[in-house]
Amino acid sequence: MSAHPSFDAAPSLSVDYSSEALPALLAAPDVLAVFGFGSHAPLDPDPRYLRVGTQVQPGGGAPTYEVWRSRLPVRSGRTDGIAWACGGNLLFGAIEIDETALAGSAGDIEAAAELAYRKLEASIQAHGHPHLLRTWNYLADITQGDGDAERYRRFCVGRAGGIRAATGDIRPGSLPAATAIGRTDGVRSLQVYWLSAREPGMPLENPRQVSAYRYPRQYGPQPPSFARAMLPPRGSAMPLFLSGTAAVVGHETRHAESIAGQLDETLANFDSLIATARTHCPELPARFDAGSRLKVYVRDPDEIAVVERLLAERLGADVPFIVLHAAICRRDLRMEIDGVHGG
Ligand code: 3EB
Repeated sequence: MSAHPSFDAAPSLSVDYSSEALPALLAAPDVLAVFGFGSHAPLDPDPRYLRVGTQVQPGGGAPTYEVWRSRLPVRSGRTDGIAWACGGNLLFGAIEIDETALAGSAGDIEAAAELAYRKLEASIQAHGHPHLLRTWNYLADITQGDGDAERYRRFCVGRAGGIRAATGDIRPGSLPAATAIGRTDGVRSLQVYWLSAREPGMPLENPRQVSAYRYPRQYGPQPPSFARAMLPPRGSAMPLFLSGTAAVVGHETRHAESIAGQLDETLANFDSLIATARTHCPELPARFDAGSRLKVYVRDPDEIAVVERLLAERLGADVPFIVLHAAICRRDLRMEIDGVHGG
C-alpha cells in the first residue's frame, strides 16, 4: 500500500435513482457523477453530468437521474476531450466520439472505439486510477451491418485494439464489467463512460455462461472484452457491479420469441452470478433487494409496459429499477439488464 495520505480512505460509492432537480444534485460536494437518460434530459456543462443516449419513456413517472456519490469531496474537470471526476479514491470518466467526424458520413465505429479506449487508458493512467472496474458503451445502430461488418462486432474489434495499443495485451483477469448497448436518441456518436480505482477489483464469470472473451468465432472476429461482474476492491464500501446480462446461456440466445422467457432467463443468470459472488462475499444478499439498482434495456418500446409489469411481479416492490428504450447487441435479444447489488 502507498503511504500517500490521500490513498488512505477506502473507496466508497453509492448508486441511487433520483427525481431531484439537476442543479441540486450537482451542488453536493461528494457527487461523482449524474446521468440523465435520453433527449428529454437537460444538458449541463458540469463534467460530472452525462446525458446518455438511452431513453426513458417520457411521462412514465420513472426517476430522472442516476447519481453516484463517493461520500468524499470530488474534484472534476475536462482534459483532452475527457470529462472526469475524482474523489474517494475513485475516478469517473466519460468520452464521446463523433463517428462522422472521423471517417465521413458513413462513420467508423471501429476507429471511434479504438480512439475511445486509447484515450480511456491514457486518462486512467494519468489520474493514477489505472484499474477499470466498470465501463458503459452506447453506440448508434448497434446491429446494423451483416456478418463481421455488423457495427457491434466492429466496435468489439476497435475496443480490443485500443486496449491492446495502450496496455500491450488483453488480459482476461483484468477486464472490467461492462455494458454495450444501442443508443436510441438518434445521435451518431460513441459514448463511453467508466469507473476506475487505484486498486483492482475482482472480475467474476458466470457458470451458466461462456465467458464473453471466449465466445466462439460465429459471434465475430474479436470476442467482447468484458467480465460478467466486478467485485469492488477489498475493504471498500461499494456494490457488486453487474454487467449487461441477457438471455444468453452458454453462448447462445434463448427464447428469441418471448420477452417473458428472456426476462426469466436473465434473472436466472443473475441468480447464478450472485451465487458466484457470494462464494467470495457471503454477506452479499442472495436475491435482489432494496439495496440493488437495476437498469432494464428494452429493444421494442411496445414491450416496455409488459417488462415493467413482469419485473414488478418477479422482484416485488422494493427493488428500484429504471426501464430504458435501447437496442441490444444481438438481433434476437429483446432485453438486457445491468446494475449494482449489495451497496
Ligand atoms: C452478452 O451476454 C450480451 O460488449 O461490453 C453484455 C455486456 C453484452 C457487455 C460488451 C455485451 C457487452 O453477450 C451482450
